[in-house]
Amino acid sequence: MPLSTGPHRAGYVAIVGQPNVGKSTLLNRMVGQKVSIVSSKPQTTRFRITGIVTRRHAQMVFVDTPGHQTAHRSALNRMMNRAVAATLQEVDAAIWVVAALSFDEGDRTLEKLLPTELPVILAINKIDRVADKKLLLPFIGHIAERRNFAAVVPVSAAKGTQIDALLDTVPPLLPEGPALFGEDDMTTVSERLLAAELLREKLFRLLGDELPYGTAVEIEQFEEERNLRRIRAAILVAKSNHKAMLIGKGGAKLKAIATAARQDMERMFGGKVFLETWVKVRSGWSENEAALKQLGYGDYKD
Ligand SMILES: Nc1nc2c(ncn2[C@@H]2O[C@H](COP(=O)(O)OP(=O)(O)OP(=O)(O)O)[C@@H](O)[C@H]2O)c(=O)[nH]1
Ligand SMILES: [Mg+2]
Repeated sequence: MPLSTGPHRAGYVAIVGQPNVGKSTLLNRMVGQKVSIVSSKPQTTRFRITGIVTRRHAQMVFVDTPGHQTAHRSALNRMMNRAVAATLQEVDAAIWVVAALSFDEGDRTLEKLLPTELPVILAINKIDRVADKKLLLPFIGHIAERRNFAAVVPVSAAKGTQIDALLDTVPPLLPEGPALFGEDDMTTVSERLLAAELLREKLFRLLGDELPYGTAVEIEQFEEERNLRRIRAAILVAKSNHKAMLIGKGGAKLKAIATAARQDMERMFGGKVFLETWVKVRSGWSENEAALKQLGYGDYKD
């Protein structure tokens, strides 16, 4: 029976995979708007970010997860890995993202976290990078043998190739039921967290390889007055020399970061934003579970 005449379905779908395979880019493509931040560096996603796709007969709530990793065994990484495992226990299905022509030990480690009974769609991403397409088929065939996948779809999240084909495979895996959110809702994430994430994205973008590993963003104030949002954000760094690097000569770097973040926030929130940023040295936060909780880590419930 074609799905368009079937019952309404709704549910949660985790997006999992190694760091940097393009999970967040894929989520944004499916939603049609940036809800999850993206960078060329691994370990960009740190929180559970959702993106909602509403169709006439189905509502799909995608849950972006941090890339699962084995490097940097900090408390932050342990918490992020736990988040991946916990999310997989809560969802109705998963999209496992693997980068085309690259399948290694990290993928095998992640594969072990996939519950046996969970319907899993295999998405082979970054196919735009593969010049010789003949190589794709044996690569896909090799992974497809490993499990009884609900579907296998080669995609390019960056170029937007085969996104609808991927989305079409999702509804049959979801339980019957009414929509869980409004039809115009794009995410369940609070504006406060989105603001922090957009600022973090600009840190990645404008600092590039200079971005110190232990950098985080804390929203200290978020007030809404009519269509104006007043936001004060602290950028946490581990060492004082990081602080100087981030602020830049005459404050130029921080100013550029804050301006880019504010413009993105205004676009996302559809209103004016007054953004104040400052840099604070707080060493060891990524090793301290209490500090992590305060920053919102480990809180994976909506
Ligand atoms: N060529 C190409 N690059 C892609 C594609 N999808 C994502 N990328 C790039 O891959 C890099 C990582 O993308 P993200 O979406 O941040 O990856 P992620 O899996 O969410 O990474 P983490 O959150 O760190 O685990 C970025 O530079 C993207 O632009 C794709 O289809 N093709
Ligand atoms: Mg990500």
